[in-house]
Amino acid sequence: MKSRTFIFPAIFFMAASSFAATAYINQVGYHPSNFKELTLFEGGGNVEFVDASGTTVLTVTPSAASTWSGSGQSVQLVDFTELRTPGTYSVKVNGQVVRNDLKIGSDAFDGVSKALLKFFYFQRASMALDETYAGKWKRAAGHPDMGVSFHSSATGGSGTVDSPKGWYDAGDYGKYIVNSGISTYTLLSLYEHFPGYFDNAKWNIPADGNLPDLLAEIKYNLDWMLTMQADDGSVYHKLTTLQFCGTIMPNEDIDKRYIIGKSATAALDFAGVMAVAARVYKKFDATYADKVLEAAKKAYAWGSQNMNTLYTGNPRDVATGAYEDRNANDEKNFAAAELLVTTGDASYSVQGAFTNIPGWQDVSGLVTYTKATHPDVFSDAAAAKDSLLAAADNYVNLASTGFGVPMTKNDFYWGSNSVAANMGVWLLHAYYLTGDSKYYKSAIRTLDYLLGKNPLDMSFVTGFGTKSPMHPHHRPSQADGVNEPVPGMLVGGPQPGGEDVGSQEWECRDYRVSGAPAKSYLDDECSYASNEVAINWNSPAAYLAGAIQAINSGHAPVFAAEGVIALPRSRALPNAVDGAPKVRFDTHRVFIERNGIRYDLKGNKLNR
Ligand code: 9MR
Ligand code: 9MR
Repeated sequence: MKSRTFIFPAIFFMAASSFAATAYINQVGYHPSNFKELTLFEGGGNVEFVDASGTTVLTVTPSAASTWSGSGQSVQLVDFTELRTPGTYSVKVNGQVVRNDLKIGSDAFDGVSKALLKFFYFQRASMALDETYAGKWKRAAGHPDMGVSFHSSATGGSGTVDSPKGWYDAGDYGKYIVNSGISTYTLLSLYEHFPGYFDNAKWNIPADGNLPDLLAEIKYNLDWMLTMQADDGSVYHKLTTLQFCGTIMPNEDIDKRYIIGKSATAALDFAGVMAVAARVYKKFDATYADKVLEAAKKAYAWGSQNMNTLYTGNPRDVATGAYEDRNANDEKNFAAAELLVTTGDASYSVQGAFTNIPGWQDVSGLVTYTKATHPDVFSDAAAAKDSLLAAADNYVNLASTGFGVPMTKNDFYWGSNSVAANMGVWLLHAYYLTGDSKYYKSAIRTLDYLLGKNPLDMSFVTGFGTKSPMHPHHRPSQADGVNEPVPGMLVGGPQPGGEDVGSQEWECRDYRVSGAPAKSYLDDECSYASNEVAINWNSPAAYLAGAIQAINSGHAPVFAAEGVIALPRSRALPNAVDGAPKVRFDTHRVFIERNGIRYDLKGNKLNR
């Protein structure tokens, strides 16, 4: 009996000390001139920022607490934008150090933005990854994909076809046109928006002629996509084995691969991507640009006449990814919009402006981007801009309370991290179109979320941050004998679906015990539903980090050339606007050229 009186105070003391506040931060770092925020759980009182010499350089009173539906936590936001001096800081709450890894630096996003892009090199099929480029993740070539047979579902296919190159989709070794579509588009748009930055940005990958690294990488996948088109313009759905292979390296996976299925969604996604590629590659390789434009037109013609040829599920003998879809209208709209921009041919008709966050199955939001940023092409560009801004305003409001992120609990489904990244991309478009920093601020918050400001207190990008995934569902990382996973991979992220939970030996224990969608995650190789990687998840993250890196380096996107954007760096941007107007001469006149369009000196468009 007596001892209890002693036990109670002891328990109380331990409990009190374990209730130290948690400060969730962007673990990779903050750029000196950007908005800076951390999220505080179980805080109380002011937050102090302490520099390396032990001096408190900033004290902040946190915002009022509010509950976030993603994790159910009641949290406060702490705005420390005023802290601008590069360095590593500690964070103190109630006089107690809760973090010592807060970094501010002008190169904050240089490494991570390039690693997110280099991931695509690590995903290359059909070639060896040499140590010069891949370091300890070097590996032998796998999947030559020469003389590939057609599965019976690939209608019209006979004999074999050579279909080498391209990127592996994810943790598996399949190549899927639908998912290649949105992934390749997203990377192409990053280049198209910031050519001045990406013409010079390099991340140690093999050279392809005089192409900038970003376009060399994208071309590796375009070359494969082109092989998936039949003579009539139709496009096959995917190239995979019949079943997923085990945990082996690419060169060990020697199961027979097939061209499987044919679909309108594949053809129209293909058409949209090739139409953008025709614009982007023109200045480097006009022959290639012509070739991809012809491919785009043929695919569109076939797809729009075969809207009911859909891939709604796998044939009975096939178990690889389905990328199934019962509706090709959004894909058609996407292809039409890009073909219209590239060709100016008004017979490509484009409907509406939808605000669904883009994903492999629903690309309608990509049309909204294209319309809103091309007022010279679309008569309803202003309406598209209004829709885009209305959705962005909603994200800004959501990100101003709770955890300081635009997502709510309903955004946590398979690949939730790509939902976050695509919201960030959406917010950046709103920023480009208005120059209003509230959009930029929330885009930054979304990147912060991916890099550590989340209830799991981890960066979701391998190799970056104090704590990051060590066991992604990614066959090369699992089978290569190297401790660290391939760097620069964004894992799918928390979500409560539990599709990988079960008692088979490859399945996971139930990791959803907290009941919170934003915490339903397991850093284990078994977890393909929360810890796989994929090209359509890395690409919006690469866009988000890459665009922010370009903006922080003094570049504005091409279509914001009217000087709308106040770059975070407080200096004028005379030469910094990508695609800025240039004065040109030809034999008989002086004119201004911007993005290939010519104007007279009064700003009137000239006909060529
Ligand atoms: O590795 C596969 C991954 O890419 C897919 O997203 C996932 C769901 O389709 O399936 C994984 O493969 C598993 C298969 O479905 C069942 N056997 C074990 C495989 C590896 O976990
Ligand atoms: O990203 C896809 C997700 O939306 C689906 O719910 C899931 C199950 O069909 O498949 C995901 O895509 C996987 C694909 O089917 C095969 N390669 C790995 C992809 C990422 O897990």
